[in-house]
Parts: sequence; structure tokens; C-alpha cells
Amino acid sequence: MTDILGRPEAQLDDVSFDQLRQLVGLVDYDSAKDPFPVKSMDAVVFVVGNATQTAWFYQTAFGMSLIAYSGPETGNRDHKSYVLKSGSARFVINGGVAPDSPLLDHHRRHGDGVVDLALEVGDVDQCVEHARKQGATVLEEPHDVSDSFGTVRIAAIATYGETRHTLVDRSRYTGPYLPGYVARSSTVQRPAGAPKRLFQAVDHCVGNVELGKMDYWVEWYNRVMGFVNMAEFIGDDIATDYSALMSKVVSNGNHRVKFPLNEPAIAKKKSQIDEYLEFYEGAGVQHIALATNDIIATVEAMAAAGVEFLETPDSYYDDPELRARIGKVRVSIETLKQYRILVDRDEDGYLLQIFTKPIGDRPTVFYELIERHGSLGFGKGNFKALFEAIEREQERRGNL
Ligand code: TYF
Ligand code: FE
Repeated sequence: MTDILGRPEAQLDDVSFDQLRQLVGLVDYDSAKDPFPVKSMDAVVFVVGNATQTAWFYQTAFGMSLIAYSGPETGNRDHKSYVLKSGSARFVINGGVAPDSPLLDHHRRHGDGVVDLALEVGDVDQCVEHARKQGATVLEEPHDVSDSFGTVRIAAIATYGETRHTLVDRSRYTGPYLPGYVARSSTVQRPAGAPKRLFQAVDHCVGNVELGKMDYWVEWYNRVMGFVNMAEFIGDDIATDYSALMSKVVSNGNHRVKFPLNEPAIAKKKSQIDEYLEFYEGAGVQHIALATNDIIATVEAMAAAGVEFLETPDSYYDDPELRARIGKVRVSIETLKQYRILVDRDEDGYLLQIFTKPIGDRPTVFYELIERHGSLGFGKGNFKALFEAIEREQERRGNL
């Protein structure tokens, strides 16, 4: 279904600010004092070995709707690009077509991965000016791009590894994605009785950086993008005992955009972050957390489509301290156990979460599903169980 402008219906079906408040845990803040005001995630942009089939995977297994396309048929001879949506979350899947496409070189180095965490901003020029003054590398100067749907202003700055942040002001644009893209809708049939969508928003995007670089990048986000540090972190104490990683979280003022940053730590076993850095050939995006308001229905639908999740052991659910720690949550522990969902509570509320196994050929990118009920955290109480499950997978891959 499309509206009178030819836009797919899915694009009109966004998520309200009030829904987002619960889904991703928003807080109030004064954007007038922000040197780099960010409105939202604009898109998570991937380069993959086969965009045509990856776009199909996100429609069938993640229940996303195809909304726009660019490729040889629309005059883009270099690559194919599929734009998918689920609520307010937008993924762009790119794959090289021309044998000399730079995307194919990127894919040769990194395998399937995230090239761009694009951000929607109100004033691209203000953000770029601030970022430049603070020492950021500007990859693309602010410029207008137009078609019959209007104009977007766009720029890009470099972050860790070969990852970038494109900055987009789309307030004067009504097209399906960006100029050059045409509206296109899914031909994939959703299973009968499937939930309308399996997730509503991107909650956080995690970066893995090299040993000793976490604090550099935390400071970079503070200085260049005005991001603030969130309370939750994995320090030396947790690292040496079982996680083999250190982690700190930065976010924009209202927590709409949250970027945890991990670095490897020296521990008893080889760090999962080292495994990532080796197979990705450097720093990059490790996991994307997707906010859902019904994690049970989401896990059920994704698992039925063949998505594999980490297997949390029975002992996690049978631990008498778990009940004492989590108190009353909206589902029984038996249900959590059935779906292998993790639960954590802090002073603000609780959250339910689960992690997929890596989704591509290399042990790099994976997903998290998260259902928040007041908690603004990342599941600190689950770190031990989570990292043990990750290590069991590392061992099965022969990388421990
Ligand atoms: O994003 C987070 O911080 C949580 C915890 O390899 C986490 O999801 C951190 C590192 C990791 C997996 C999960
Ligand atoms: Fe996470």
C-alpha cells in the first residue's frame, strides 16, 4: 500500500515520542545547550556480500518492510541498496554490483558489517562546524541533495575503524528515503497471525575498538558530539573475572541515541572483542539492540524463521537468587526459561533481553532484542551469564 506521494504505508507508521520513551528509555534534557543536537538514529547502513538476499533475510526473519530501493534499474550502476523499516528503525543494505565497486573492497576486508550509523539532526552545518572545531575528520562537507520530493542536507564524519556518522536533515524532504531512491514495497508474505512488526526502534549500537582505545572514543563522543557518559560500565573488576572486555556507554542528551564502546581486556580466556577485531580486521559495530514491546512474540517469530539465539543454561533460571533479584516481571520465569530470555532489574525498573548468535559468516555482528520497563541500563546483572554463553560459542568456533 502506498499513499498519494507514492510512499509505502510503513513509512507513515512511525512510533510516537511517548512510545519511544518506554521503548528506549528517554530522559528529559535541554537541547538548546547542546553543541551537537541529535534528533534520532536515521539509519543503520550495512555493506554485505549479497544485498538482494540480505534484504530478503531482514524481511522474512526480522519482519521488516521494504520501503525503497536504488540500483542499476534506477541509474545506480555501482551497487544495489535496499531500505527496510520496522517502526522507527531503518536499515539500509548495500552490496556491490560493478566489479570495481569500492563496496566490494570493503566487503573483502570486513565481511558483512555496518559502515554507517547515520543520525538525524536539525542543523547539519552547526554539527559539522562543531565537530571540525573539536578535531573530527569531516568525510563529506555539508551539501544539499534534491529530487521531486524536496531537499535533504547531508554531511559525514569519521568515527572508529572505517565506520562513519552521516548527518542528515530530512525536514524538507518527503520521499521514501533519500534522493536517488525509488519507493519499493515487500513482495514477501508475512506468516498468518504474525505480529505487525517485530521491533519498533533501535535502542543502542555497540562499537568494538582496539585495546586501550575505549577511553579515547568515549572522550571523542564527549568532545565532538556532546554525548554524555551513562552510569553503566564494565570495569576491571568484571573484566578480569569473566567478561574479558571493558565497556562504557555514551549517549545523546535524551538517551535516544546510545553507543556503548567495548575494548578487549586481558583475562583468563581470549577476549570475544579480540575475536571480533581479528575477523573484522579492526574496529567496528559489534551489536545492534532492537527495542520491542513484546519480546516473547518477537523471539517466537524470529526463532520460527530460523534465527539462532544464545542458549542461556537452565541454571540461570533455577538460581533461587534470580527470583529475589528480579521481583515481579510481566511473564513467569518458566516462560523466560522457555525462550532463554534474560532479565535484569535496577533502581528504575527492569528489562528483558536476548542475544542472537553472529548473523553472518564471520564471528562479528550480532543482534540484541530488548524490552524495557523503566530500566535505563544494559543488563549488568546478566553480564556473567551472557559472557559465559558467548564464550561457549567462541569455543565451538575454535577461537578460544
Ligand atoms: O550493550 C551492552 O552493553 C550490553 C552488554 O559483547 C554487552 O548488551 C556488552 C558486550 C557484549 C555483549 C553485551
Ligand atoms: Fe547491548
